Amino acid sequence: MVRYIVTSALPYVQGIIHLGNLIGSILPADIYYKYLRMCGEDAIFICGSDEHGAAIELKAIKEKTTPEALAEGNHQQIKKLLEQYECTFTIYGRTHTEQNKGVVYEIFESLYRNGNITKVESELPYCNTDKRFISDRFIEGKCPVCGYVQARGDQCDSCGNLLEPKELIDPYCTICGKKDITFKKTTNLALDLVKLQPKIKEFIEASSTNGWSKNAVHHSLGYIKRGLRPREITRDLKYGFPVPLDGFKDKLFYVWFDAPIAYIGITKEWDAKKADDYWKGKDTRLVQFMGKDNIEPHTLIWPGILIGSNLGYILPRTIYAYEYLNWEGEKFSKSRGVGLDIREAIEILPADYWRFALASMLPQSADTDFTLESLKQAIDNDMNNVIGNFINRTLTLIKSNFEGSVPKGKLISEIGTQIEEKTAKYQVNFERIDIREALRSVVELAGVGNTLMSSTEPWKLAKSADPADREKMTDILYSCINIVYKLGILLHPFTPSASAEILKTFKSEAKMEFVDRILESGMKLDIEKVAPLFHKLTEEEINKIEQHSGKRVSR
Ligand code: B3M
Ligand code: ZN
Repeated sequence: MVRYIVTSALPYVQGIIHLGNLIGSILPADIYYKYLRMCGEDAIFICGSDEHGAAIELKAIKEKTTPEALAEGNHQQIKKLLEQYECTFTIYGRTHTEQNKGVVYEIFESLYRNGNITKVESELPYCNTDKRFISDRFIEGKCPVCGYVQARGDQCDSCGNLLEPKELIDPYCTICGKKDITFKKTTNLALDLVKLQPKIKEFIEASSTNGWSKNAVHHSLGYIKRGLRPREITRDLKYGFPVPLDGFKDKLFYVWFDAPIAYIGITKEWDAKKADDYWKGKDTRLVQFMGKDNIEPHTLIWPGILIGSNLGYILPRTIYAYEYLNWEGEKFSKSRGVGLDIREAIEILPADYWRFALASMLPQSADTDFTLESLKQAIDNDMNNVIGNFINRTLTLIKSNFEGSVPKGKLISEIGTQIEEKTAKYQVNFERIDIREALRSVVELAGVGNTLMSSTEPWKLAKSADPADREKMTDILYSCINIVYKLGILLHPFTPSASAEILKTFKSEAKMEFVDRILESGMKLDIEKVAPLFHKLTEEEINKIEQHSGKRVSR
């Protein structure tokens, strides 16, 4: 039987994540997972904190604490916050666990036995002040590609290009801020991507037709075309899993080795037995969501790890990478004070609002700008006016004209057709993971109801003494209440609270199989008091959002 593992990239835990992280992978993964569950699929949703890496070590040094303590505090906070956003993980785990360590060692040993580990000698920056290697994020400088001044040793945050520390112009140590850096030779273990390349290529070609985002296919094939190089999997860091191989025991595994493996490790943290059932099941579909800066590790390194270890773990079926959601043209960045973090955001607006707005702005094919205008379009117009007001009007009219029961009318046939079209479109969009368009179909369905209302004005017909008008009004409201019911179901992945609120009226649950149901005439509805489902953004909310966005730190 087909089952699904849905994953979202594991956010680094050195700070509270920002809305960019949420939109870039967690939210679409959660929406997709909710859709699968609503269809009755056997699915699990795996995510968690990425606790290793230079960035968290650096932050701990700066905050005069340990990476463990920092990770623990932030992990608990992020986990709670994501619950407030109504993300329903099967488990929100973490990478620094015994379970993950077990899988990391199992996989490493197998890779080693199978001859897929090689050694590479590299020259790494060494800080003479701090007396340690300062690869990756401990070194910053000017990006040789775009000239951005705070590019890191592994990647430039501004243009997204992957970098080597040596390429940085005018580098400095981010621990002490000094430029007293020498490059010293060190030997690291690496995944032999040269050897694994043919199989990785085969994998990408075969798998990428299963709904991969275009950028994921494009970038991966580009890397392959240029030819893969061995990829280092060990590092001179202090926090992480020690390498269990003589000669390398003073080193740790590189974060990009143990983090993807943690998708399995976290599943084991949830349930060791079930983890094997899912991860080794022939019919399991692994669907992975991430931001575009995570493409290479997921489409090349991670499959390389899985193929090379040959332990029977399944390969990804779908890899979906989002472009960036920018804040007024700049990448969201907590450290640089651009945009809101998820704690700030949820204090201003409830989860449904952010989920709806962010889903309607999902950067699926190009970087997208988060602007106040787009927020207003989503919340004031689509969510409040088109969806909320339609539902509110329908329920109000039914309460006053039919004593809160489903009118004894019939579905206007052209409305029936439109409902079917929009629902089918919704499903097709979800199948191809076009989440933004799936939400569009819901807005369009509400639009069908709105047009019906405004073109027929049932509140006027209700006042007419002519029985033909009365009958017309009954059919209109019968059609409208059917739309409301369907909206309640279809909204579930996007706005779970509003969906539950609507479905309470029908004493129903969000199940896709109910979407074809036509409501029984005369059925008593639960509409004691009709309250607006949503509200437009208030001045105060807008001001708060603007305040946060202005909180730039100087570079
Ligand atoms: N923590 C990078 C990021 O948060 C990294 C993802 C790991 S996914 C296995 O963008
Ligand atoms: Zn230094």
